[in-house]
Amino acid sequence: MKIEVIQGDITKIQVDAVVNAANSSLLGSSGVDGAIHKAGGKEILEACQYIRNRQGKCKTGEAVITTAGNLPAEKVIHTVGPVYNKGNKIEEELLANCYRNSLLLAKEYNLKTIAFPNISTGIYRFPKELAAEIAIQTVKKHPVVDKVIFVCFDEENYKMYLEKV
Ligand code: AR6
Repeated sequence: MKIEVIQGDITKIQVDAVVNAANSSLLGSSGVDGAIHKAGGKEILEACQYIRNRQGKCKTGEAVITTAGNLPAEKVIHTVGPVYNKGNKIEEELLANCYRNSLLLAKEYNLKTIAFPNISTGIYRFPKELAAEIAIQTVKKHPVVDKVIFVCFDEENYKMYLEKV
């Protein structure tokens, strides 16, 4: 499994699956979630609403899959990162679950290339360094796709990932 680190906008990346840092409502909001829904169009939102009607909210650490609408990717995997609060082990485990469950879903759908944003490090306030360690370690433990791309939006994350990968 190849691991790449790039700096950029995940809505522009051509991969089999783009991962979205969603919230449990699955109905889109701001941050990378807003960007994916805006660029991908209403097909993604409709698919999320369909899942909502079927299973209810998506729990923290879990993942669901939809069309990628107008994005260059084939699918979007929506996962819900933890809000960083007390800095306890459970939050770390939940973040690891996001990466693991997204990869397992990609495998289930026979998707070979996957792009991750830096889940939980924006509005959900997870410390960037700890989040990067969890992301990289978890991905390395689950070599179930051909290529993983960490798409860092900001320079700080980008440099950190380059050092750690
Ligand atoms: N491409 C790649 N990364 C991006 C992009 C982009 N276009 N835009 C932002 N980022 P955040 P969270 C980075 O806040 O912390 C939403 O409202 C950003 O710089 O998007 O998991 C959801 O609906 C940061 O490094 O997600 C939830 O309510 C990373 O993506 C909540 O935010 C994650 O930042 C989830 O919070």
